[in-house]
Amino acid sequence: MADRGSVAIVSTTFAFSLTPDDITFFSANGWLLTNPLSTVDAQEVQKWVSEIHDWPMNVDESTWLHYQEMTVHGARLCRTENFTPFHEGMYQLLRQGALLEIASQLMGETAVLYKEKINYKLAGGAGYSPHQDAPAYPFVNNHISCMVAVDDATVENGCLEVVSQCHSEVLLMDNKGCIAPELVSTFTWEPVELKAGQVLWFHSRTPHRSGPNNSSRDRRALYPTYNALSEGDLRNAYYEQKLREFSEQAATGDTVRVSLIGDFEGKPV
Ligand SMILES: O=C(O)CCC(=O)C(=O)O
Repeated sequence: MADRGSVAIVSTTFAFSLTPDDITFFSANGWLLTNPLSTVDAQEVQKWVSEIHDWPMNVDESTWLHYQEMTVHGARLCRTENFTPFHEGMYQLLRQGALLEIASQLMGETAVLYKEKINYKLAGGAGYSPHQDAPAYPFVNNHISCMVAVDDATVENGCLEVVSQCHSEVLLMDNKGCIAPELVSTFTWEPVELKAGQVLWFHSRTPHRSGPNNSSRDRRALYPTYNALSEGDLRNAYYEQKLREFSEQAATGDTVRVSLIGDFEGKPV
């Protein structure tokens, strides 16, 4: 293992239980707001995200995956993926602690990490077109992700917006794999502002989108995605598939490719 970053014992290693009402709310609405991190945990996560941000650009494809975008302030990092093998604290937080436990409670069976990403959305960073994650996540149909707010997320700096009670099927898409415009305009989009450390859970078929960061404050967020362990430990297969598709298909269009669908609106460097 390369650099495993700073190590700390975070309280997320202790048990965290959702209530039956929480689980019912998630099943009905496709999202749920939780507060499993202490203030100290949240500060630790901020430190870890800064450490990962400062890692060098991709050494080769066997390490972490950094992606950049061009903003009005110049080239900035917009995303890092595949970092848990290289950072002990993140490994514990996303693969062993309370977040894994909550994902398991929401799935009703033991969950396993499918992938992980940090979306930095630094000041001037771009937003994400309306989409469901499911079309970007091969091999299994059901995934649950969460957004761990690293910084406060507000409407001004591009918080997530979700559609409630709309996660039963994959919706009609445009040619980028995003939700067809004729559907987007019929939905009620609810902005979910978060304080640093708050955690918003959502299903991979929950429609979501976010605006650009028009403020002078960064809006960093951590997104682990889980699947049911009974369907397989697919994390390596996911990253192999992603790298294969990226190497086989040249990027097209005028936006940065960070995903297996074209949801990110950032401009290439
Ligand atoms: O971080 C955001 O603003 C939105 C992220 C998102 O929807 C995604 O990465 O699929």
